[in-house]
Order: sequence, then structure tokens, then C-alpha cells
Amino acid sequence: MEDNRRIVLINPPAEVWGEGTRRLRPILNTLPQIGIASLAAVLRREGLETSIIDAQALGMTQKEVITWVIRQKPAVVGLTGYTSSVNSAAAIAEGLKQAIPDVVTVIGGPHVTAVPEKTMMIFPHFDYGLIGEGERSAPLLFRTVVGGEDPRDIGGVVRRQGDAVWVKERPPLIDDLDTIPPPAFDLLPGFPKSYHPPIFHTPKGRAITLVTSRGCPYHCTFCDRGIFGNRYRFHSVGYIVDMIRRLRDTHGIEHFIFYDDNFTADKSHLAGLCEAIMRLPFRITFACDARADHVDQQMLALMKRAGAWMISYGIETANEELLRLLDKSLSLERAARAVRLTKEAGIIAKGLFMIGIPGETAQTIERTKAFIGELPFDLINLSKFTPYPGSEIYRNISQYGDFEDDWKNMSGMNFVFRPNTIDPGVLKRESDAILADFYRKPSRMKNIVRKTMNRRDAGRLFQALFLKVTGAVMDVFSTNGKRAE
Ligand code: B12
Ligand code: SF4
Repeated sequence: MEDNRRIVLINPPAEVWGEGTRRLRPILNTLPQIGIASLAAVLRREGLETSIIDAQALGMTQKEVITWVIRQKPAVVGLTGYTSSVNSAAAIAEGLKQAIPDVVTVIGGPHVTAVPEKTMMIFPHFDYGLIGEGERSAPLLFRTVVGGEDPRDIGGVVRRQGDAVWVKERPPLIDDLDTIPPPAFDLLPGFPKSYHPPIFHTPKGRAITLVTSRGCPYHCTFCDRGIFGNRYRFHSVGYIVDMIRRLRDTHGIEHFIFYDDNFTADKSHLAGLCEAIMRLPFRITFACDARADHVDQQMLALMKRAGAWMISYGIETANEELLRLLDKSLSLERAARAVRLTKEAGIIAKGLFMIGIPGETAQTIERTKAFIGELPFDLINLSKFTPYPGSEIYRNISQYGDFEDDWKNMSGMNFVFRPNTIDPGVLKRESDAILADFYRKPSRMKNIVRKTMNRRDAGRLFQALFLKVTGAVMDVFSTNGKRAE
């Protein structure tokens, strides 16, 4: 009999992608899933035969993923799941179990880490879960289940036994991040061509995501820090610069998006990193998120010299009392100053806001709208407040309004929470109004296009428009299409 040790890691399709959204895929965000790329690197180092299927990047449906995986005949399948994608992961696990009953399925990532018991009870087709950082336990877990043994004693393992779910205490956080090999980008099918940031979010050249640190010492109540916790840890400057150099040399990557929770948390590390990037024999550009109270004129000037192209600031709302409820520890004055200084430094400034926060009223929305209008943001993002499992506010959200704990809708694009301080109709209308107010200004659109449009993005925009138009034509002629019904 064949000794099957094949492992497939899957990033499931996002639930939010209906057929219409799939057609817009060319202009949406598809960036490598660092979690599974990192796990794949560790599994490969341990001699385990691993492949990856990143359905989000390849635009694959659940059915297509299942068909592809069945052909691989793996012994173990590992799926990653945010709250918004865990239903999708479960549907794939179910399809695989029906086709290959012996396959072992493992769910990892933020969602199972936040609510392990509930996840395992609701989704019977996950055999095991693994909570927290995966690099320590995943090789052990996969090796054990491939060998047909019981993984019950492995740190972080979640398993079902009859009606109960057992969660083994997870191992301590990884102190020295440099012990983790760089993400196995080379195992991502279609890398780097299948990957791109959303339109208007990159200068010319190929872009890629990197995560150079883990953890965040702040306590924002809407933020799920279940995987990396509060302790800030970072890769050494040498490790990061080496990753950059290799990605540039082997794949021609010139723009780096740092998706760290808190890229600017340690000033001297950040300064050291910028200086090391400046010493590289080539130029790169980068984008990152930053806390507005971590940057000053000097730091922004240094970041700009190192290639900072865009900085996104999580400001959330322009209301001090709502910021307090969110435990954001941020003054609006500092936020406004950071945005102005960023622009003065010649860096694109993006503001990240939320709407529908507990306690939100028509007046608080008006204040946020005015704040956005007063500051020189180039781009804004307005997500619909969502109490994600794993965040502190998830535990007591019902005291602030109606909450629909419907995981597949928890993508920040739906009002799953409706505060009892505002009428849902007003909330929806005001949310649309903020975006329309901001983006419908011709001068602003001109500015965005001037600063961010490049030949590759123009091609992507054309492709999306083409797909949208052909999609609409297909809908008209399709007997299953809405218009034909
Ligand atoms: C980058 C990022 C994104 C990117 C994703 C790009 C991509 N392809 O990865 C974008 C911008 C698209 C995005 C979108 C969203 N995101 Co996001 N995102 C992040 C961020 C900042 C970093 C993720 C990352 O790369 N981490 C680094 C890797 C190494 O960690 P990891 O992925 O967690 O993987 C480790 C473990 O989880 C585990 N593991 C993971 N998978 C598996 C699988 C198996 C089998 C095993 C054994 C272990 C395992 O091992 C890995 C290595 O240690 C995190 C914050 C964070 N700290 O993680 C938020 C975060 C994951 N996002 C979040 C959310 C809510 C979203 C959105 C729903 C809404 C939004 N904020 O825009 C959407 C939904 C997207 C979707 N597809 O459904 C939440 C998730 C909360 C939750 N309970 O689900 C987080 C935690 C932010 C937060 N603090 O609240 N996101
Ligand atoms: S929202 Fe940002 S600053 Fe707040 S805890 Fe999360 S990562 Fe840290």
C-alpha cells in the first residue's frame, strides 16, 4: 500500500465573493496568505510534502477547490479560516470528506482560535483544530495524524470527543521570529502573477505582502489579537532586508506591503529598518499601517527616504467618547497632525474608519464625516462595525444593540450589528453618504488616479470592466440569470 504523507494547505474562497464580485476580482485585493505560506515553509523544512491552494488568489470556487484537492489525494488537509471564511472552509472539508473519507481535516487561523468549541461543534467535518501560532505545533500535528496516531497531547490542538470539545493549552508564543523560515511564496500556484493589491493601492511594479512583526501592546476592544497576543516581537532587520532582497532578485518585487499589526510600535527598530533599506543597492517602495501617535515629522521623513509610499491610519471615528469605548487610546488631535505630516512628507495618507460603532448616532456620523472632509486624506476606507469573535467587544455586544452572529456575513461589508442609538435606515444612508462625499469629488479622483494609476492597474481596470460588461450580457441571455426568471 502507498505510504501517503501528502499535505495540502488551503486558503478557502471568501464567502463575500458572489458571482458579481468574482468578476471584479482583477481590481480587488488578492495578496498571499502569509499564514499558510509560513506554515508551508516550516512543514517543508521538516521534510513533509506540502502543497498550497490559494483559492482567493486563483479566483476558485469551493467546487473547483474540492475537485483539485481530490486529484492530489492528500492524507491531511489544513484549512485557514477567518470568521468570514470559516463556513467556506467547512464546506470544502465536507466535500472532501465525502470524496475521500480517510482524509484528515484540520482548521487553523483566527476563527477557531477565538471560538474553538463552537467551531468544532458546528462543523463536524473538521477533525481537528489548531489554535494560535501554527509554526510550532502544526508539523507535530500533521506528522502525528499522517502516522495514524492520536494528537491529543500536542499544544493548541482542538478535538471532538462525543459531545465534548477538548482544547489542549497552546505552546508559548514564538520569541525569536527569525527561527521561522521566510514564507514559502514559491509554493503558491501562480506566484507572483496571481497576486496584486486592490486598484489604487500600488505604484508601478510588482507588489507583495510581508509580516515583519507579531503582536500589539494596545487593547482596542474591536480587535482580535487572539493569534499573536499583546507582546510585540519582531524579525531582526537583517532577516527582513534579506527577505526583501530575495523577493526582489527572484521575483522582481519592488513594492512591499507590511501587514504587521503594529509596524511602527518600536521606534528604534523602525529607524534601523529604514536605514538598512536605504543601504540596499536598489530602491523599493512600501506601504504600512501605523498608529497616528507613533509617527512624527522626523520619522516620516526617514520613512519617506526609505521608500514609504502609503501609510494607513486606523482612526475609526472622530468622536472621543466612541474612541474611549473602543479603548483606542488615540487623540483626534494627534491623528489629524499625523495625517497632515504624512502629506507634507510626500506620502499617501489613507484613513481607516468604522461606522455603526456602539453608541453611534446621526451626530457622531456627522462629526466623522466633517473630520474626514477637513483633513487631506488621499484615500479612506469605511468598514461596517463588526464585533469579531476573539475581540473583547464580542463578549458583551448585545448590550449595545442587535447583533446577528452570522459568521459568513462578518466581513466588515454588512451591518451585522445595529446599534440601539440609531435607526438602521439612517445608518445605511449615512454610510453611503460618507463614501460618496469623499470619492465623488472629481478633484480627489483626479488626485488618486494621478498618484496611483500605473499601466498594470489600467489593464486590470479594463479587464474588470470587460468582465462586468460580458457578465451583464451573459445574465441577459442566461436562462438561470435573474433577468430571465
Ligand atoms: C493581512 C490581513 C488581511 C488581508 C488578507 C490578505 C491575505 N491573503 O492574507 C486582507 C486585507 C485581505 C484582510 C481582509 C480581512 N480581514 Co484581515 N487581517 C490581516 C492581518 C493584518 C494579518 C494576517 C497575517 O498575514 N498574519 C500573519 C500570519 C503568519 O498569521 P495567521 O494568518 O494568523 O496564521 C497563523 C495562525 O493563524 C495559524 N494558522 C493559520 N492558518 C492555519 C491553518 C492551519 C491548518 C493551521 C494548523 C494553522 C493555521 O498559523 C499561522 C502561523 O502562525 C490580520 C491581523 C493579524 N494579526 O493576523 C487581520 C485579521 C486576520 N483580519 C481580520 C478581518 C476581520 C478581516 C476581514 C473580515 C475584514 C477586514 N478587516 O477587512 C477581511 C476578510 C477577508 C476574507 N478573506 O475573508 C481579523 C480576523 C478576525 C476573525 N475573528 O476572523 C484580523 C485578526 C484582524 C483583527 N485584529 O481583528 N485581512
Ligand atoms: S487595532 Fe491596531 S492598535 Fe488597536 S489593538 Fe489592534 S493592532 Fe493594536
